[in-house]
Amino acid sequence: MNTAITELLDIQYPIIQGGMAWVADYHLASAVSNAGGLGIIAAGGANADFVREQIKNAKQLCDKPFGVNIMLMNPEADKIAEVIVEEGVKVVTTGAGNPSKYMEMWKNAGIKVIPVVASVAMAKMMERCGADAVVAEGTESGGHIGETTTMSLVPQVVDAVSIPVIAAGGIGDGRGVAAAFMLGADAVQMGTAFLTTNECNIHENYKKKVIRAKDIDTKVTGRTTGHPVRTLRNKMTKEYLEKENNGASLEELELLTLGGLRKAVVEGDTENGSVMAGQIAGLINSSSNCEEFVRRLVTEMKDTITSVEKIAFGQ
Ligand code: TUI
Repeated sequence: MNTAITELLDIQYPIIQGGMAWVADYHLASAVSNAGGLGIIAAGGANADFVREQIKNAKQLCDKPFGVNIMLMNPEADKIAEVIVEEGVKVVTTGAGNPSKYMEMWKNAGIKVIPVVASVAMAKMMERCGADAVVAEGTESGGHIGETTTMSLVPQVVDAVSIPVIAAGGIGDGRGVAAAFMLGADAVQMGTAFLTTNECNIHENYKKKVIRAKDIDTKVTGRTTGHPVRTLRNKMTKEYLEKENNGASLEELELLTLGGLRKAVVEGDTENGSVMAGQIAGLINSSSNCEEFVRRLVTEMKDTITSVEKIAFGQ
């Protein structure tokens, strides 16, 4: 396939795996890249040495481009930004903040920089700072989110910037990929749908919870604290939302989510942990390997577009 993003990143399919903290390690990233998409290693809250090891391991497993995602609230973000340059990573994505201060260093190193944004204003700012593309991430996504839905955000970002746009949030199958193209995107980024792939090394309990989830099973905690996070509903979200509604202090609320993602991903504690997933979790009902999954997405996307053509043009 050929889009502005497959050209920019030198990949076969315009399908990018989201940089999910604690989840997206070198196994998953290299499997997605080997399948012809773009795999991404998530730095999440990890330290710079850990990220360097992950990058080195990915290079052993795959000779195609892969990316690294920096979560900008990470206290070691400065060091990780440098590790990415030192290790010759080809693509960097950023989340949960403004990456402007690293832009010059990354551009000088020839790295493709793709900030994740949740608003038109942020997309325009990133274009002005020299971003090569943006991921426009709708509020359907798992984890740290913005306010606007993918359906509304993507076409508005597409109209506001001249760089390629990658759609994210609520995409789980080939119909979603086709829809993203209809909105003017040049690629998709998917997170939740990769959680249940065989190469995703998270606890089985996490995978089971995603597979069992229905459309209405996500909750957003932290709307009042300024850090809204979407997770699958469980004991933690119930307690958190009760406390949040009753005006609990920031400290009290933070205690409930402290280390919560690790608890869910590593220990499999899906009741007390933060089981981050997007609203599309309800559509994810099976597991497969990344290669089969990417191939399925492309086939479904083509079939969808053929059906829509019949509606539009008759026959
Ligand atoms: O970053 C994400 N999603 C994430 S990060 C994450 S790790 C985490 N763990 C525990 C608690 C909280 C986070 C889990 N999921 N998505 C990309 C994204 N970025 N969505 C929204 C934004 C964003 C928000 C504000 C980007 C920029 C921004 O502007 C900040 C500024 O400084 O103007």
